[in-house]
Formats: sequence, C-alpha cells, structure tokens
Amino acid sequence: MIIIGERINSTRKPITAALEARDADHILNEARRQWEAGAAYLDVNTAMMRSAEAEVMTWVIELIQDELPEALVAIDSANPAAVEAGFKAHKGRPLLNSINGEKERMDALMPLIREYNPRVIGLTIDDGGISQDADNRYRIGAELIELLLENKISLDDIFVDPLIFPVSAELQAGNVSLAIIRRLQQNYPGVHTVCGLSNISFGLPERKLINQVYMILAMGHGLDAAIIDPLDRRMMASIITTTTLLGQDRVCRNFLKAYRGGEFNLDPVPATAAE
Ligand code: THG
Repeated sequence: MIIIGERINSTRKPITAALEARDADHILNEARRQWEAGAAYLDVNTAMMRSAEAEVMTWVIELIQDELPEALVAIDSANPAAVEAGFKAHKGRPLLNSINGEKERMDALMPLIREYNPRVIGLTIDDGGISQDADNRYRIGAELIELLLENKISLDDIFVDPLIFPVSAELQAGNVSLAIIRRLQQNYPGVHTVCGLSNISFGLPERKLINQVYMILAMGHGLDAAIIDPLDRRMMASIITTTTLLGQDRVCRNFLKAYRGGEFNLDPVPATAAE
C-alpha cells in the first residue's frame, strides 16, 4: 500500500497558522512523524494561502526535502502557478494531486506534466461535474488514463481517484467507488487507484471505525494507495493485516515485523469513545 500522508493540509487550522507564520518546526514535525510512520508521499495542500500559494508550496517542499532528502511530496493544489512552483522546487519525482477531466485545468497542467514528468493523480470528475453514477465516473477515469498514456506517462505513474461520497447521504456511495476501483484494475492492470477515505463516514458517528472498515473493503477491490493520517495506528495496523491477508506479504514478513515492532499494541478503545 502506498501511503500518502494527509496532515500537511491548509484546511486544518494548526497547519494554516503554521504556514502563515512560516513555522518551520511545526511543519517539519508533521513531515517527520508521517515519514517515520511509513508515508511514501507527504501531501502538501496550500489552498488556503490564496495568492501566496506558489511561494508557500516552494517553501514547504524545500523545507521537507532539506530535512528528509528521501521524502517525496504530493503537490495538492488546483492552482497551476503553485503546481509549477512545486515542480521546480522538488527533487526526485513528485506526485501531482491532481488533474481531472475538466478541459481548462487539463490545458493548464498537461504542458507542465510533459515538462516535469511527475506521477499523477486523476480525479473522476469532468466538465459535466460530479456524477453519482459508477459507469460515468469509470469512463472519466478510463479517458484520463488513455490521455496520460498518449502523453507518454506510464501506467505505473498514473493514480486514478474514484472519489468517495458520504454513505449517510447516498446509500450506494460506498459500492459505487468499490465498483470503479475493481473495474479500473481489471481493464488497466498495473494502474494505481487512490482515494482520501474520510468522506465515506461524513455525517455519522464512529468515523474512524467506518474509515478503517471501508479501507479494508477498498483494498479487497484493488485499492493500492491512500491519502490518510499515517499516525492513526489502528488504520495502519489494519492496512498491514489486510495486505498480508490479500497475499501481498511474502512469508508474512511485514506482518511479523510489525508485530515485533509493537505496531499491534493498540490502546483499548473506551466503550463510550465519541467520534
Ligand atoms: N482525493 C485526493 N486528494 C485529496 C482528497 C481526496 N486531498 C485532500 C483530502 N481529500 C485528503 N486529505 C485530508 C486532510 C485532512 C483531513 C481530511 C482529508 C481532515 N482532518 C481533520 C482535522 O484535522 O481536523 C480530521 C482529522 C481526524 O479526524 O483524524 O479532515 O479525496 N486525490
């Protein structure tokens, strides 16, 4: 499982404050803990910085890679100037989070993708908006894959995000995304699928439980990357265990290593735990 650490996100209040103050210690602490917990990429979302987005993106990427030279960043921005600034600052290959099927966004980002050769997340949304229909979202994902392949991006560098909606609002939301993941894996073996899971549990109690169980289901359908909080030890334990049960952990090596490392020594959940 390719873990993308979600914590450096300007929609979180402590992060907004740290980014505004250019608080290097705070950002580095978030980066280091996620990296040590096993994140392959650190997502950096600077949306709330508005006109300073490009400058802040550059600052964060240089800060992280000076301290953690092996770490890679998922550049999470809808702003082409911030994306380009991120590509310029980044050493090694970043993950662009994200493109989608909207023509205007594609026209702005494809030249940058060709120039900087990042790995790319494609969201299953286009100029028709967000669809609740599995066939529609699958089709958008398939078209994005075809377009990226035509532009010499290899399948192993493409991550399709089926998008996740609250099951509390739409009964079939969970099933729709699972179906998209399975169909993408069947028709484009080797492509990656990725999602940020937390929308699934919106509007319900016990959100962490719901997110964890949905993660297991999604992995069962072929999900192989996720934007999550790697400091959530229960989520990480369940990902390790699921990977082993799906036959992706030769001689159960990683499971046993995690066991010996104490990664399954989880605090008991209080009976009345809220949220
Ligand atoms: N797909 C893609 N990119 C994405 C998303 C996606 N980027 C943003 C988002 N969704 C994933 N990242 C986050 C980051 C923070 C939170 C949720 C998703 C978040 N944090 C809360 C907080 O800090 O207050 C709650 C944290 C908690 O309860 O643990 O909500 O879907 N491609």
